[in-house]
Amino acid sequence: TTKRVRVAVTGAAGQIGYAILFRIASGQMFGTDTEVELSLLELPVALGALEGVKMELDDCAFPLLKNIKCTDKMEEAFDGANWILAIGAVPRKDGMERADLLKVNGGIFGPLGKAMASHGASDCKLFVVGNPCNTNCLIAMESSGLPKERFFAMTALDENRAKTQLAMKAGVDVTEVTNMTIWGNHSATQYPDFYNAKIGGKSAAEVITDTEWLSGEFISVVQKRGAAIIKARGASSAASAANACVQGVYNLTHDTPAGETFSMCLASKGEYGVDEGLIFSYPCRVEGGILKVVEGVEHNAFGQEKFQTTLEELRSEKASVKEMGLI
Ligand code: NAX
Repeated sequence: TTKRVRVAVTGAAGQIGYAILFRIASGQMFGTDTEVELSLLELPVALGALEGVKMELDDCAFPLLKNIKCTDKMEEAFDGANWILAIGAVPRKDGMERADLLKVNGGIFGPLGKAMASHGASDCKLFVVGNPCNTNCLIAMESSGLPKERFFAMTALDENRAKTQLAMKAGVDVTEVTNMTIWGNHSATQYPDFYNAKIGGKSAAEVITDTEWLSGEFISVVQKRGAAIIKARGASSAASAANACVQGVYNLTHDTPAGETFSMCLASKGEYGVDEGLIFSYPCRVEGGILKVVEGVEHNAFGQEKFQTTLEELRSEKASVKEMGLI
């Protein structure tokens, strides 16, 4: 029997929305054995543009695409949704404090969590792309009252960026790089763990002997890649972000190849000493349909320091939104 999934996408007429919808509809997110219904949410001002996107989706005649709904009402968009991809968010503008950013997005993600609980399918899961994605996800999770296992935020783009940088430096194909974990927050404090990443099965730090490059330029290039793309392209990463989201949901819904891991932000159960319920990026695997955080990864002094920094940042983001009454 053919499977069917209903996917709600917020901010669907935006840059990432435009890059992702065609890939979802083509079967790349859920597999070619799964039919897709799209439920697209936009602000009223962007409904016209959204209608144009729908026309283009229609014009692809995708065999797996069974329905497209466009709306500016969250409850309508989430009705019966199995997945919600939360891409729409308010970006940080010049001169905006991080606290303001958290507050304005809290205004979106609190109601989002509630609408997910009241209108989503009984197995509805949330995947947050819109920044600050970890804390937006936390706010939605806390507001929804739903089981914490259904909430995710994206570090797959950071992971892919890190993989390519390591492959280029080592002069190998990108497929040689595995176990590239991003720990912590999707922000400038993230820790791309090159010690535990592997190149051709060996520690990346053994293959690339330029430790100064690894602990300096490598980390900084990965952390600042988003800004570099804005500078070069005049717009923020969109196709690569959409690609990471496709891959992230695919990773969550398919078993992981033997020995490999993927990076995903999810509600901590206390692994590696992270506070329970904090949305933290970990190395993950899916086995027999069950998602687990890979335990037992060791950090040296350098790694521990990076880990602690990103953990502290997430703790302080949580404290801020708590203080604002958002959770
Ligand atoms: P765009 O500004 O092109 O699109 C966002 C769309 O969301 C707009 O069409 C807007 O009308 C809509 N929108 C805003 N508020 C909404 C709401 N409350 N309900 C429904 N729709 C709403 O941004 P885009 O380049 O697509 O980026 C979207 C988000 O992804 C941003 O928050 C951005 O920071 C974040 N990113 C996250 C990444 C990650 O790795 N986690 C990387 C890429 C990207 O920067």
